[in-house]
Amino acid sequence: MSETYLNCIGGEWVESQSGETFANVNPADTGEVVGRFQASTAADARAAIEAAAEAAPAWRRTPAPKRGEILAAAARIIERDLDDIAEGLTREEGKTLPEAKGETARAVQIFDYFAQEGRRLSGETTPSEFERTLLYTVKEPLGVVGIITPWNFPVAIPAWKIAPALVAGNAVVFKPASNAPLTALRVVKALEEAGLPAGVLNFVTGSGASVGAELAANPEVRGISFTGSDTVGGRLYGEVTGRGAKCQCEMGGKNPIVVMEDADLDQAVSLTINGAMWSTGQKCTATSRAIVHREVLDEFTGKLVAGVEEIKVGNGLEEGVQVGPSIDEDQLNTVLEYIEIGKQEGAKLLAGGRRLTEPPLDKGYFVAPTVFGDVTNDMRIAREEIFGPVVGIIAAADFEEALAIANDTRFGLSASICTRDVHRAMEFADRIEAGMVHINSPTVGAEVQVPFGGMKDSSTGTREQGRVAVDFYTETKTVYFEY
Ligand code: UN1
Repeated sequence: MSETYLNCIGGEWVESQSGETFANVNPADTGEVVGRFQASTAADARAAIEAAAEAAPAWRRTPAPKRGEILAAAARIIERDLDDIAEGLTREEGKTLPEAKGETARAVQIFDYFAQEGRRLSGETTPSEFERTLLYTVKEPLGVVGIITPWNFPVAIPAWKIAPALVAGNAVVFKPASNAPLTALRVVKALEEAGLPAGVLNFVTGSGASVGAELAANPEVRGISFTGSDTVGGRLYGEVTGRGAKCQCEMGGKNPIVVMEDADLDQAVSLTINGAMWSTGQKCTATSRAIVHREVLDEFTGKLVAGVEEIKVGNGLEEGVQVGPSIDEDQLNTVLEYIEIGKQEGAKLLAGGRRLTEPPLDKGYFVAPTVFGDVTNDMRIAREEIFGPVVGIIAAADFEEALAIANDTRFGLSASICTRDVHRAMEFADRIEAGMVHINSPTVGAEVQVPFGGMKDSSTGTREQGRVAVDFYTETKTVYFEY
């Protein structure tokens, strides 16, 4: 029997009013139920919002450096429990254990970074037009905020939303993805153990249709930060901003890597594999289009296919495995459908392209890492986010054409170029429509001290991470003080 986990509302660990739970299943071994979680209702979400509203005033009055100290204490707890958290992460999400450990270590960095933000939450002091007047600004918390996170980074993304929200003095209602709630719960437990006062962080598992919808609609919730699909994000943004609250959405990508004729091709191949395949391609920053100069197209393609064919797919808990399963059956079917679409559109299947069912892989949602050649940028596999280990190679005649193809997408999250020509690298950095640009670096990755987010349909609202992250969770007050 697997364990049943509870919601946390106002500091109490409680069952949902629905009396129902849902199963969190291991995608590498679907016979294993990692845990059962509360199938919460809108009423549970309302109770959490009320608890947050009650806790908010005292938390807001707590000096920001003190709030930061609690985050730092949580960082130490996550660090202490890192191996255990990472193992649970792999069991529920499927990414490999080294990836899960890396992500958990990143969460530690995030809590440490935002802990220090408690000492830097500064406004500005400016000269006034009037004599004997002190003119300054302060940052104030919004009040109650809702945080809705995806399953693909179940510890890092909760950390990078919750940490700035808390250090800025907000009370939080946190709804994690139903596919990876255990790791999310560990973040909540760490903050509880670190001494976060009751009600400042509330944890409610359940569907977007019940919990998410209440967060979106409830006037007490002054801001929502969401990472997930662009269909859900688009709707949420409309609803939340429509009632005058703030909404920050991080959504999809169709991230290109441009490989120029002067690139170090071995490096380009390894960056492409890293960006496209690790974490099973389940990153919004994943590389899904390799735009390659014709002069090196054959050589790059040969090396990429050879590299991809060597990837070891399997249960992420096993040593040596490099790519785990898709998160669930729906996602697996989506990936398989896109592979069919690619073939029908006339792209050439060069590697992978099928579900892996050799035992014990038949127990999970495994797809062979897939490479398509002869892709054109008008194909659906080049335009729509697949969220699986699939990359398409698109030929380009020169830099200008490569750049035009790279920008010909409604998304604008991340982009990479492989070249040894500094002028071209700078030209790319200037003209690419993406929130994050990588030069000889993979499209994936996010260091905590710099802003993270995209242009075009990839993101809305102010950026996450870096010092700018607190902007979303605060309002600015301007004070005119005549003395
Ligand atoms: C990364 O590339 O390491 O949901 C981070 C996502 C992104 C995070 C990517 N928000 O995939």
